[in-house]
Amino acid sequence: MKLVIMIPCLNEEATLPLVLKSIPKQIKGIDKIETLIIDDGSSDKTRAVAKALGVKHFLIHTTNQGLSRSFRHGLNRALEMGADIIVLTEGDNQYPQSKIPDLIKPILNGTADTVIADRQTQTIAHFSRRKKFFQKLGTGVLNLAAGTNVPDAISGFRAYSRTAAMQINPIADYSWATETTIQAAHKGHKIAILPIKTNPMLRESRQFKNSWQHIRRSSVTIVRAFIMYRPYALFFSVSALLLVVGLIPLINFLVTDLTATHPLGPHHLQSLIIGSMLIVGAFVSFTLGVIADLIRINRMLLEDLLEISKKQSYTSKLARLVKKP
Ligand SMILES: Nc1nc2c(ncn2[C@@H]2O[C@H](COP(=O)(O)OP(=O)(O)O)[C@@H](O)[C@H]2O)c(=O)[nH]1
Ligand SMILES: [Mg+2]
Repeated sequence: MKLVIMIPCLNEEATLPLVLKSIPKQIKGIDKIETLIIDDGSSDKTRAVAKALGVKHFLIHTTNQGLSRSFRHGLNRALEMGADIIVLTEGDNQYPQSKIPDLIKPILNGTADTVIADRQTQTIAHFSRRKKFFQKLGTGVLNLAAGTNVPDAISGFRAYSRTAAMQINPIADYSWATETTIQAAHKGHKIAILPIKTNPMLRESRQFKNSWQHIRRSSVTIVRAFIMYRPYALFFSVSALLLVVGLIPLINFLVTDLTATHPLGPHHLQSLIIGSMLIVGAFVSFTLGVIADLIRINRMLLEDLLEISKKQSYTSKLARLVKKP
């Protein structure tokens, strides 16, 4: 069993040594532990510091590409390296690496495909009340959209089985955590939760400069996920709403028209126009739902093909690596 611990880093020379030193050297049930540093265009000595502490695997972005892409590229590299389990942690020593054995236990036992650490954010002293509120709100909306019960939707301390890592295909440039949680839920992955206590803060989060930016990005991800995974739920609901609202003025027109005693009496033409427009809108929304659902089915087939091709490609790359003296 091979465990790859991937750490995306953007200028983490100060805190990375603490992270690397706290990674357990041995874990029961694991034969090999390897660390993969994803250097996301650091301009400091992140790489040199990691090398000096024995890290052998690096994925280098020559320019800063953001955490979502770093995560996506890192996941693929870890699979290429032959990881059976992949752990994600951060370079700012926010998470307790000593808990990695507990984090991967459900995967080793075969009881989960993904494990997400729960920071128990409501108890973190340095989180403001506003931050706690938005964290709770965001997590609530995500759970509603994904049908999950994850207490900390944006936790960056996670473990994935090889199969789970092959099946998630993050595409967004932001909100990888929200996106991959939704994908895991839709793929039917079993998600386990590990409550943890984070380490004392060494620096502010650089990812979320303000709550509004975070909300905007997460909302886009959640709406997009709805359109991707449950388009009929969205478009058919809009269609049904427009249909009902449109029928009211239309019936009003028909009733007044049929009951008019004089041909030049009131006909409520406005009701006819508004009702017709709303019903056309309902039809358009219904049609979009059908098309989006067909695209969803196609994407599911493509994702199955992608998984097969990833399996083949990673297995042959691994075989070549093993053959090398
Ligand atoms: N902020 C930021 N972090 C990055 C980027 N690329 C990689 N990272 C790494 O992603 C992890 C999370 O960033 P951090 O600022 O701690 O944000 P947090 O997730 O809110 O704690 C750290 O290990 C960073 O070094 C990037 O473009 N921006
Ligand atoms: Mg952090």
